[in-house]
Amino acid sequence: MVNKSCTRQTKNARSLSVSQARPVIAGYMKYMALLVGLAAMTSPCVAGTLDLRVVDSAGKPVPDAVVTVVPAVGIPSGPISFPWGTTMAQENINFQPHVLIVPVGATIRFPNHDTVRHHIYSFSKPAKFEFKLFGKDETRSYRFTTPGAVALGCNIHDKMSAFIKVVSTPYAGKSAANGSVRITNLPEGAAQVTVWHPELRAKDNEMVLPIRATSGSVSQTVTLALRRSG
Ligand SMILES: [Cu+2]
Repeated sequence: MVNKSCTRQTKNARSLSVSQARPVIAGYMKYMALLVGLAAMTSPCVAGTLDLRVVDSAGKPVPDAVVTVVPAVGIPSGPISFPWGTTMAQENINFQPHVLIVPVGATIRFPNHDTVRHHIYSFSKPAKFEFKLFGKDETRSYRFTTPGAVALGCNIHDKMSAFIKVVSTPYAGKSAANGSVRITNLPEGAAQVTVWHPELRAKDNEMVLPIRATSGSVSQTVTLALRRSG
């Protein structure tokens, strides 16, 4: 659905940039700029929902693909929080969840629910750290201050693997077991949509999707070339 107040704002913004060079009406334009600014604060231009279905080259659903949207109008000020929380647990000699999206600056808890000890580490650039052996019902925590992907491992259990995707936008989500991911409340207009997956055949396992704008409902299937075979 198109939000009419958004359309008006866009027109005002255009006329502003054309006329600002004329000093005679500079004062008036400043006043208009203030009005436009106020309008932008009071009507957030919420318009878009992005529905993606992520599949591999064989058409199979791909879970744990992280989709992030950065609208051209910017992101709302204030802290970012996600409904899925900020905990990366160890359960049944594995990490839970396998992929966790966290806002930049968040402190993530790593509780050990297993009866065995774990020794968790990351060699990834955005966050290099290790938690030396810690046992049942013990928790460690770490604050993630740099956006990017962080691969987790355990020195004791080679099979343990998980990823923390540190993002600086509130418009983020990961694909479910059926490959679907929905991002809501997107501002209308141009936007950059990226997808990340630990096995994506691309630089930094990330690529920009050919979706240039969000307006109303955008529904699309995204095919990822993954490193794993089949
Ligand atoms: Cu372990």
